[in-house]
Amino acid sequence: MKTRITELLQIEYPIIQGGMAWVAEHNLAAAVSQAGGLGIIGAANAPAEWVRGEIRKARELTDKPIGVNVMLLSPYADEVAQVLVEEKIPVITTGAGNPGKYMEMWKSNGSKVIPVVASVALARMMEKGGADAVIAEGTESGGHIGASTTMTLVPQVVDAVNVPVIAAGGIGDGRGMAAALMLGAEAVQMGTRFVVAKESICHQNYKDRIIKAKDIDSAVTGRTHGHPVRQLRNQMTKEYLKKEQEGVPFEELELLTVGALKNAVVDGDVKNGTVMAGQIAGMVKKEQTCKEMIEEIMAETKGLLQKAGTLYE
Ligand code: TUI
Repeated sequence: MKTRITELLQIEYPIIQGGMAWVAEHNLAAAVSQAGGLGIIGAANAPAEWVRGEIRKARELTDKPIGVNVMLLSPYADEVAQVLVEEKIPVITTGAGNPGKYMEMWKSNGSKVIPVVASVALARMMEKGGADAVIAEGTESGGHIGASTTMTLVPQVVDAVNVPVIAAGGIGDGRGMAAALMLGAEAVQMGTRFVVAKESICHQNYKDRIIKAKDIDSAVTGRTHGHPVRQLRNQMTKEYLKKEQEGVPFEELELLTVGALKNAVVDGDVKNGTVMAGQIAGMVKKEQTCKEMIEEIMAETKGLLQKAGTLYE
């Protein structure tokens, strides 16, 4: 399959792995890139030298291009932005904010810059600012989310900008990918499905929670204070949502989540930790290698698109 995204990023398949905090490290990113997609190292809240180390370790595992996601709320965002210049990262995605202040330094260094957007307004602003593509991420996603669904956001962003659009949020198989292409997207980004990849270093308890999840098992915390985060329901979300309803202030609520994502991903505490996952978790049923996942998704997408061509006589 050839799209403007496969051309732009010099990849075989238009599948990008999300830059999930703690999970998207060098093993996962290298495995996705080696399988023909685009692997992403998630800088999240990590210090810049950690990011540099992960980039170098990934480069020992694959010669294919690897990207880095910058989480713009990170206290280390400025230093990470500089490391990406020094390491000549070919593809930079951003999340949770407006990357405008870094655009010039990244673009003049030859990087392709692809911001995640949750609205048409930000997509337009990013295109004006020089973005090479945008990722339109619907509220079905795990982690920090916007308000619109993928089904409504993607075609509206496609209509609003000329740069290629990557669809994200709620996509976990060939059906989702085929649908995203029908909405006008030229690639997809997937997170939750790759969390359970064999190459993912995520704790087995976390993977098992995703594999056992049902369709309605995610909850969104933080809606009242403007930082909505989708995660699988557990003891912690129950307590958080109860306190949130009681009007407990943000600072106190945040104490419940300090270090909670690491506790879940690294130590396997899926009761009191933060188990970020998208609404597609209910459909993610097996651990596979990244290569198996990507080949299965591409074959399914191809079959569906060919079958769609026979619906009209
Ligand atoms: O960023 C994500 N997902 C994330 S970031 C994260 S770390 C975190 N944890 C707790 C609270 C906040 C962050 C966990 N998951 N996805 C990409 C994404 N970007 N989703 C939504 C947005 C977004 C939202 C508003 C992008 C831009 C934006 O614009 C605001 C502005 O400044 O215009």
